[in-house]
Amino acid sequence: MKVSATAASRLTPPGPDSFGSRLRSAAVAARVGLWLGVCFGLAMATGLISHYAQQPSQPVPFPTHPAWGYRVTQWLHVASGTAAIPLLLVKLWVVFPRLLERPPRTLRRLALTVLERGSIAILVASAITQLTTGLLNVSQWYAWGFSFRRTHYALAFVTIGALLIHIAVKLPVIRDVLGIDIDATMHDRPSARHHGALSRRGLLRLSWIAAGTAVLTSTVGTMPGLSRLSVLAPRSRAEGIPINRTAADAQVTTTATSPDYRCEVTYADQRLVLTRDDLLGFTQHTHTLPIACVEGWSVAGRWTGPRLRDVLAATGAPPGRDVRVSSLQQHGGSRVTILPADFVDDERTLLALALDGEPLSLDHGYPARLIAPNRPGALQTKWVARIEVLG
Ligand SMILES: Nc1nc2c(c(=O)[nH]1)N[C@H]1C(S)=C(S)[C@@H](COP(=O)(O)O)O[C@H]1N2
Ligand SMILES: [Mo]
Repeated sequence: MKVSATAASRLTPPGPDSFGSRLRSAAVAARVGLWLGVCFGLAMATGLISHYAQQPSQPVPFPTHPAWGYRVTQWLHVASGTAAIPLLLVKLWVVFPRLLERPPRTLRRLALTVLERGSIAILVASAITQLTTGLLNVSQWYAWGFSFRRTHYALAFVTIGALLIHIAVKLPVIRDVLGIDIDATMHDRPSARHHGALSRRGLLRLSWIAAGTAVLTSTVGTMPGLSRLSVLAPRSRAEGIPINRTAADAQVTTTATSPDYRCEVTYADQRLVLTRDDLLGFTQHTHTLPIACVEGWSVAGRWTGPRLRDVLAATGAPPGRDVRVSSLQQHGGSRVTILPADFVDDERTLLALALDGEPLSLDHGYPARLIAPNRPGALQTKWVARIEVLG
């Protein structure tokens, strides 16, 4: 039986030699990899900050200064994560033929290859999961049954661990190729010689542009004045500030607008029951503070209301105590939060009754909402019903 040459080549599985482009080189892989490493490092560091900020009890108190600190770290987290998406795709395209290489014969090299490929498999799988779940989180699309925060946090350690192993294994190659010109062919497959329309520098430039564009599309929502342009995370808004969960979603419309609304403040056996007018009776203060959501948007507002510490002082509570803030909301996340003592005592922490000079809208937390500086948006409790001084 005669088999034509093309049919025969179709029958043999592709090997590393099927990929001849000289763009698929170690020099390109190391350069894109370097920036991927920077992105993952930044995402890890800022992710740990965000995780710590959301811990109900903190051995070292999370600082209340600067008010925009969490806003910046959260921006960096989303920006580095989205920049990593096109970079990872380029990196996978560049190194893909390497994965088709035959395993080496000698035992020592084989062990190294198993370690290397194993860590790459874990790295690629966990990195893709982190980036896609993160992106869906920015789009507020929780298309899964597991807790986003817990999974994203746990997988971050897997990703970084596999990344460190990968870097350690590849360090000699990385050192070699980063030290020489990008067009050098050291460590390249002999078959990767084909010149196409795009140069290696051109590919890198395109990668940076793609990463920059990804950052812009994912984070315009976090930039002052530009949030209206947000593509990935459009949200309904009132007073120019997005609304993550409306009063209707939270099922608080009736209780929040009822004349029976009261805010209960307790300290030991002291109990204060305040109407909204009582809250308006305290000295009102105004501070410009951002809502910085973990879902990748942040907007500053001018909030007005009594200082939380003044309201607590009315019960005789001393400073230096954590408080528990509960919402009228009966179900779902962000209903109850713990506010650490340094936030309670900060003069900028308000029980906000107004936003930009107007009474708070129902969706932003009417009759009263918590607003504190340098605090994750998810912890800025809306529709506050109860404040308990702890300890
Ligand atoms: N009671 C309650 N408070 C809440 C929420 C919530 O779902 N319920 N969402 C939180 C989240 S995730 C964010 S980002 C901010 C958003 O505030 P805004 O809707 O006024 O912009 O409110 C926080 N406060
Ligand atoms: Mo949020």
